Amino acid sequence: MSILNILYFPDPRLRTKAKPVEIFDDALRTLIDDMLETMYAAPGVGLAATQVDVHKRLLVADASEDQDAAHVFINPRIVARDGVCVHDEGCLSFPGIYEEVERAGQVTVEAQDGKGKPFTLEVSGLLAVCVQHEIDHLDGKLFVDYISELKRGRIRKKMLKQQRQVS
Ligand code: GNR
Ligand code: NI
Repeated sequence: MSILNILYFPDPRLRTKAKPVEIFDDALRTLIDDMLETMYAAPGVGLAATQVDVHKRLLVADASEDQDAAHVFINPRIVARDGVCVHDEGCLSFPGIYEEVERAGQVTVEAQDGKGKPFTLEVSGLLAVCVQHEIDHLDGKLFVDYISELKRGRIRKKMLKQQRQVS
């Protein structure tokens, strides 16, 4: 297994729209394992393939306290939404940045597992927030797109400064 490199905002590759996964082979399962390892090491509650510069529609998530409830969603689609919830969100592509975002409180997701088998899962709480955040990544959308342009500009500046200091 290996830890993958995470792209940081404002890297333009984070704006790529991911394409459906069509082939469920060992290479896909290796990618899933590497994404899980990368998410746990970060640590994060979710990771979209877009963030590791793979532009395919898959994400991993684990919103459990003990990091023992891994979820893998391939070609995920939200088929129902219910309620609203405002959560302070972070993103592995924006270290140190947190902003409140309003999303659905509960969502029903249709997806495929690592072998291509379809399943439907109803999620709520942090896992629901996370799944919506990750599916946005697959569409090239970022949590800062929900806040004002002024704030987004400030975050962009802060991120660029941070990246100049480390590289
Ligand atoms: O680790 C993460 N935590 C988090 C907290 C609140 C709302 C969303 C998230 S997702 C984030 C990991 C990440 O960047 N996934 O794309
Ligand atoms: Ni994110």
